[in-house]
Amino acid sequence: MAFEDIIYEKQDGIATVTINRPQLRNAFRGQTVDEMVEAFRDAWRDRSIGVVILTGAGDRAFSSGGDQAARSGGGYRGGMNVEALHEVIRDIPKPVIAAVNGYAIGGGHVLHIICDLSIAADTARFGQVGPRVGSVDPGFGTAYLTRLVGEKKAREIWFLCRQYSADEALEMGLVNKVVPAAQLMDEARAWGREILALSPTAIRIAKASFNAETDHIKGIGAMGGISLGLYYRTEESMEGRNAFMERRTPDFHKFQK
Ligand code: S0N
Repeated sequence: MAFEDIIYEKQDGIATVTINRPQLRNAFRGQTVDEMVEAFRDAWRDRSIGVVILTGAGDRAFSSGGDQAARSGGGYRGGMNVEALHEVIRDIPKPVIAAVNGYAIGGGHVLHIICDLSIAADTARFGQVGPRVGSVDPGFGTAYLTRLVGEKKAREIWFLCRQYSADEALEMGLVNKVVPAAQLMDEARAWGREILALSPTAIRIAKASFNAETDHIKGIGAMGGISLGLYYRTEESMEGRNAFMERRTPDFHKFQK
């Protein structure tokens, strides 16, 4: 498998998927998403693999979400199947650990939310930006986030678009553990090895059972994805995207209904 936007490695039962666009804070485009889906499917098929770690290249970002330069009035160039990525991370019958090595923002934040476990570097920063850049996650990034942090906090995260430190993320139940940045990958691998020592079938059943409780969110995610495609075509949505690219504050006043 030759990948351009990700690095995919397998060692001692653990597969590691690294988003490799550090110059753009590991923002993902359609190709990045397709490559991640392919890597996760390979890890799913490979019987020697029991755990997957998802991380970002460099020390600045886990992922800053959808690549705004690849987005125009018609949505993301060439399409971007984020739903398929969310689905494979949830459905792969092996635990997925997010090693959050910096900014986890927007669609990048949603990726760690969906992972089974999140370990954060003490330098990591968390947050949603959709309402600022003309986007929103209508599925797991909103509804499932609520399961992690509760209704009030989830609404705060989306309605105010603030950033949160790793310690704040730990306090609100967004992550499992915070470690010094230099120890992040060692810690994630240590958690992976601990899981590998356990019964894979019991883990597989447990993951399916955990998922069953929230699988219905897939349906609203699919419906919402259609609305999102229409929203992306609006002047209101493009105001958010353009403001980010032009490094200015967006002006949404005229869109208030
Ligand atoms: C991450 C932030 C906070 C980092 O700030 P910092 O350190 O000050 O760096 P910058 O100078 O801002 O960035 C460095 C360079 O990287 C570029 N860049 C950063 N992020 C992106 C990005 N997302 N897209 C494109 N380029 C990016 C900067 O432009 C800069 O480049 P140079 O050096 O050339 O100037 C900060 O960067 C930040 O806030 N980034 C933007 C975050 C953002 O807007 N994310 C997108 C949010 N939306 C989504 O993720 C879409 C969700 C989605 O895809 C989806 C989800 C569910 C269902 C469906 C969908 C769907 O859309 O299909």
